[in-house]
Amino acid sequence: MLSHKMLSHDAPLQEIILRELGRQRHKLEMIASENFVSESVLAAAACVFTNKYAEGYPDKRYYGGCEYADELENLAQSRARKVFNAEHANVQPHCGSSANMAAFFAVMQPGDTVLGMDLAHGGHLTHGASVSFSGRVFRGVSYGVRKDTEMIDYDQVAEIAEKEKPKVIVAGASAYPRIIDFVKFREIADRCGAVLIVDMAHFAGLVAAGLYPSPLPHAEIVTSTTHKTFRGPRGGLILCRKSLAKAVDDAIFPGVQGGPLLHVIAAKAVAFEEALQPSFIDYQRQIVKNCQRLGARLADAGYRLVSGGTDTHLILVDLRSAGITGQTAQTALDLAGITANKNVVPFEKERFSVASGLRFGTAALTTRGMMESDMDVVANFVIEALRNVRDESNLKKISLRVEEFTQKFPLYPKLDE
Ligand code: DSN
Repeated sequence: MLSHKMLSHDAPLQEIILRELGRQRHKLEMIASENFVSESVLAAAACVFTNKYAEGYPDKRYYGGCEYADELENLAQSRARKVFNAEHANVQPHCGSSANMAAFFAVMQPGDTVLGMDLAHGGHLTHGASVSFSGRVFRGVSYGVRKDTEMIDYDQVAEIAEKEKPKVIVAGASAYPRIIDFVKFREIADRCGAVLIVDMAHFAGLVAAGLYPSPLPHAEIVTSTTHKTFRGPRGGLILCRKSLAKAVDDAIFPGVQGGPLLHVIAAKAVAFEEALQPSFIDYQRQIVKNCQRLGARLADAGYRLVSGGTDTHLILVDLRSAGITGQTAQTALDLAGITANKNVVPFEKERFSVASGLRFGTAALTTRGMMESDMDVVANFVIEALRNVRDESNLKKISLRVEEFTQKFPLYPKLDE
């Protein structure tokens, strides 16, 4: 297996990689959009396909020598279609943002209106926010969650859709712990004649395992990343109906990207195959159980969960009653060996860079083999750190206990061989 050992001639770089490996091993990785890929995915991402240019698509390339690139991309596409029961798959997007950009260009013209979830309510930058291409090239309008339930306000979505007549409605989020009702989104889109795009990046693994409703029957286009709950390499994916295949493919190349990253496509192909295994369903089920247990323990300790809980891999904790900001909490958790991110909670007034909430995910910890009883231990570490946010020496002591705890869940042991 390829490893950092092959970089022994480049000591500074090797050192950095080893330090990052140590960080991943010895801290509790709770960023909801991160995971630990299998050794097979790691190996594929480091394979010789990194050397090959293959602009275009199988059998329609702009360079010679693409016969194996074609085989690779066909294999990845067919596996992706099988995992998600999709009519067409484009495996070339370098990331979720370029997948969304291509999806938009496939069905919209600059200046058209896109209705997406408000960033401040859990949406994503690329769903029409003014600071991203999506709100600069297109006209972004947004919907949010209800104040009482903190769940998507479908009446508001319908009202805004009726008034704004968007060309595209985007369903999907970055910090929304609940299941999204795609049937309702479809009805709303049909009433105003909009195209429905679902960005399932966060919950793609749950969809693949049948634990979250599939958006495929409801949306014309479904975009995703492959690295969150799905546990593949960092990258993007677009699934769509056959009727939109050409528009989507043209939008990715030559519209948005140049040559595909074939080594990443190889790693995606590995991940698609892994997602077809029965053990993947058990893994995804455990992610959700772990998240619900973690949320319950934090709630028992007095921390309010946005929307009261979770159906998925993530929870959003409102820290306002604890009198600390998300920024302070994130820094303290880092010192205690717990990696999470600050996040705004719906209707709050803080800036994004300060925020009043913390977002936690359990996909990566579950990959390490943690179960519900381990979430009790993890929750206690989090609670202790949040109660000691200004006590660096206590936070350091917690980090030593975290490190000891993580050693029970070895990560990439083969990299030491
Ligand atoms: N940055 C990702 C997340 O953390 O949700 C989304 O792109």
